[in-house]
Amino acid sequence: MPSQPSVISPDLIPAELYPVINALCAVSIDVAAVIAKGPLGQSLGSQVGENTDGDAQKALDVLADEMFEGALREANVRWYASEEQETVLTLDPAGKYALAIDPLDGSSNIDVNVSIGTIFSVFDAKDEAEASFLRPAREQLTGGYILYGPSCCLVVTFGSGTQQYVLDPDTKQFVLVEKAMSVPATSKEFAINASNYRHWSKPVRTYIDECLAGKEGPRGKDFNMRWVGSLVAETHRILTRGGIFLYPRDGRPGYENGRLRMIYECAPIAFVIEQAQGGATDGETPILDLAADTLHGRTPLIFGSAEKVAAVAAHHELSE
Ligand code: AFP
Repeated sequence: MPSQPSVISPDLIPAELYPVINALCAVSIDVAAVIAKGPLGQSLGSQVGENTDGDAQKALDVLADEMFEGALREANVRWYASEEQETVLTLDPAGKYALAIDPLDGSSNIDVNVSIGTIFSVFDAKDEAEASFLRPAREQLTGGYILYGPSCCLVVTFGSGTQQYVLDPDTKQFVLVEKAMSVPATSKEFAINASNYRHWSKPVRTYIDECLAGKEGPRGKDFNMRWVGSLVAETHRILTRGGIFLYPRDGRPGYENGRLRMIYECAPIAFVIEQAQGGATDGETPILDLAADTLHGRTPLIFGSAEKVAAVAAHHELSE
């Protein structure tokens, strides 16, 4: 049995993965409590350093990483790959699993009280640390995210659909609310950081131009744009009411493969989206068919309602 107190029903969780999921949920309750204190507690949004690629590291990034790493040492996890750690850490040398994690996604939103999250992915552990992660994303055993929003929720897949659990603040238990999430096929929303328009490739500009043309344009309807700056919040909105999210490669130095990281952001998000009948690609190729070539490697990410994602791929094919 897990060393953490049980905070989630085991019903839909494979028994051998229960200690991992339970540990992630138990820590997330503490992370949610730290976030809820905001400025009443320690300064969470202050920069305390830089991560491997020089991205600003906030106090909560480091704190969340320490909290998850500590709890996962008792959860049958051998290898721990984190956005906040340059290399893979060994947690339990006899562990069965390799866990990749973005402990705190959306750091730029910490100080402005906007939803942020934790993203995780689990593979079976190979004998070699990095090889356990640098492999086709379709080999994931589980993937998902915890959203610290108006409510705290877990969205997770084990390859048989995507489930949603909500944390009951009174009981401190994650309660199942959806057994099989499904990305709505139609929506009028798209999510992209439009300030980068001049840096996008032609296929992406064409797709967005058609959305901006509205009723008078080729799509024959008006669209709405959203951009939260937290991948987890965008994912949850799209899982709930459809739409499309694009973080493409662009012409800026360092953005040749976009901004988002393959193993602990794009792969788990693609897993929950595909298991909810949505689509997730790098613009053309399904993310789950790709493998990261380095631990912190990036990939373009386009995901959401399947037919919208297919339309973006069609624009890429036309431009070839
Ligand atoms: P931070 O964790 O550094 O805030 O980055 C968040 C993120 O990785 C992802 O959650 C957002 O969708 C994306 O970056 C926002 O990127 P831009 O700031 O370039 O719009």
